[in-house]
Amino acid sequence: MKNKFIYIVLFLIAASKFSYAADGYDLWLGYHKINNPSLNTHYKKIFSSIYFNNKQKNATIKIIKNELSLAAKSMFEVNPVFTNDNINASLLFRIDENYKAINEDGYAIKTLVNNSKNQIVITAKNEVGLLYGCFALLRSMQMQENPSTLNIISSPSLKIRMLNHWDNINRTVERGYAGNSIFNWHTLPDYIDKRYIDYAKANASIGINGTVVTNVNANALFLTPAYLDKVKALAEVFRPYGIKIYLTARFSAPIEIGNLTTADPLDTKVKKWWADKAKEIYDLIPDFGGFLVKANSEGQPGPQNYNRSHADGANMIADAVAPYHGIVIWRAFVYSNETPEDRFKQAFTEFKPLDGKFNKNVLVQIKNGPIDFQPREPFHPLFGAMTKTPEVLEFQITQEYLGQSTHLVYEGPMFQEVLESKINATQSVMEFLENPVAGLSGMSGVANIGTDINWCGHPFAQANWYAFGRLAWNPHNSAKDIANEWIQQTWSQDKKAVDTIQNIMMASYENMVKYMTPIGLHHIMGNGHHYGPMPWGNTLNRADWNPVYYHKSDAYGIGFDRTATGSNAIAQFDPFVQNQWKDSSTCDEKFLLWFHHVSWNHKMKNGNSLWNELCYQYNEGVMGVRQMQKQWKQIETSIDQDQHHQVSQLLAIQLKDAIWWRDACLQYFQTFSNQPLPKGYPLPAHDLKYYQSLNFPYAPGNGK
Ligand code: GCW
Repeated sequence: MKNKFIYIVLFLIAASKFSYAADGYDLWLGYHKINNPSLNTHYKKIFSSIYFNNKQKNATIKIIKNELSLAAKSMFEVNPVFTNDNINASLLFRIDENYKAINEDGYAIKTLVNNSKNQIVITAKNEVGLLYGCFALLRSMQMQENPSTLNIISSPSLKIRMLNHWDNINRTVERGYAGNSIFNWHTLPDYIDKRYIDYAKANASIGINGTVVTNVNANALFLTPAYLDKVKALAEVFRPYGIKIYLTARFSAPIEIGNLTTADPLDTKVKKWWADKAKEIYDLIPDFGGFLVKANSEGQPGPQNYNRSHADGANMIADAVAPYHGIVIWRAFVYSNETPEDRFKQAFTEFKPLDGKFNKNVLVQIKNGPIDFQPREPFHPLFGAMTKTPEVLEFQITQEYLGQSTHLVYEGPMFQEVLESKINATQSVMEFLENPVAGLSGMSGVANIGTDINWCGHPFAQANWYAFGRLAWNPHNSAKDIANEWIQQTWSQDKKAVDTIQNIMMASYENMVKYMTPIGLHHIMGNGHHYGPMPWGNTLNRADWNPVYYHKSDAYGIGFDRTATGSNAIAQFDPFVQNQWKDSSTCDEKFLLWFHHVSWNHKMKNGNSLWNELCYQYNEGVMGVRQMQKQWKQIETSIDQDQHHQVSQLLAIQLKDAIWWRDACLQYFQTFSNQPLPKGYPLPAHDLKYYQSLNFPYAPGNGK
């Protein structure tokens, strides 16, 4: 029994206004002083005796002790005492049931009464599970939960919970809005920046267990010996935190760095090159996770250059990593230059027939929606459509199309909406991922992390990293509860402040959708940088990069007909889903223009004409930002002044941008609808020509 458990026992021998001054670097791990005398006494006792059954030499156990010490000092001004005294076996027996209930990564926390003392026991099946349990306990302390009744059993249902960095070798970050890449390849492997450790700790605290440190638009140099040594150094930092490192594989690497003349996946020399490369990597990094691959997409090389399929390409690399239990995550974000087919349909058209053709250690990674991380998309029709291929859901945490690092947009509700979407009559996206047919599944988030002091740019952007991790651990978590947790750990314990910030966050997503892309509009942002409105965009030489391709406005109406009378993309969904969206008079209006080309006079459910409703929603979005500003002002005295000022300035930009979106879009669409703005609506400050003349050659995030 003793060996079966890895546990820590914490002995329990028996709010008022509070806000935090911080620059954001500590993220949600600031361990602020708890201003609650009775809980404090309780918790101080916990730290007076912490039992470890472990030999205490393990690097993860050392991290746990350091973290408990840090938190105890910071929250309660006590130095924890770690003991190795024998533990009462009957105590452990009483948590046996909880132990049985958790999986490999899970943990159980329980308060027990033993010899008239309260004791908290954390148990897990390995050291990393214990680390997760410790972070859960510290979170519960920060949330001021009563320690005498704790009974938490928690296990992640998705095996892969990872970040994808789109970080380049020169430290620019594609779609990064928070400074440079945190990975300093020049000074690695010899210099270990404290950021790497703090990054690993932050990820572990929310259950993330993998990271792809290189851009999917990949550079083969990362696979050369000099860079692999640097990757190894990072892997060593991440390992005790339970985080596996992955790399992106440039499909043409055998040519670029291997002196071969082809990268054909069926060529024996190519296969050998990848097999040798895998061996070289695993000799350095025995727990290397594997490769993430973007192939034959947006100019990246891939198997189709040799008339081979995605399955041929993926399987070749999968064969190379299989002996070491590595995996290949192959992206389904593909759409071809040549195919005139609706871009919405292309990934499904290409991947669905390959179901069953991939090796066991290949997962297909699918963006949450069929186009490209738009403010709101219907879920991707590939979810659930492949019944023999493990799937990974890809979210974009970085706000490429969502106002980047200047707009306050809490993505929790968006993540939740996708996860809860029904893929058929009986299953939602998250239920599908939780019960994967092929036994393996995951969630990836395109990171919003950079060298900015607060890691993510906007002081609220780190909430999206936090929410991603918490949902990857448990997709049933509610966005609202997650916001609440994050606020209490970062901003304040003051109830009014917490409630107000929560209201701001919870309204922010819907507001943004309204002032950018209401009623199912999509992809009408500025070319290239994707910041600000450009619904008139029609100059790029690919139809499906141009906004006019997506909204299809004309004298009759607006929207993309994806029903049987149009591209029929809707047929890629299960009939249950088709029924929800196929009829323009019953279609959920948030997706109306995703699936229907409707008249400007189309009658909406509230009785408005479509044109009037469009005006109404754009204006509501603007008013929503004003409301956020008003609420933020109300907590001026309960929030650290510097941070308050920082966010106030950003909200002012957000308001300016929301007005810009509304006025530019409505004036442009008005050239088709030929209808006036409804009475009482503010007139735009500029004419359409003015908005069309704006140009932002140095907008961030295009890093190459
Ligand atoms: O969202 C688009 C971005 C590209 C990105 C691509 C992808 C990494 O605009 O910058 O490339 O998606 O997901 O591959």
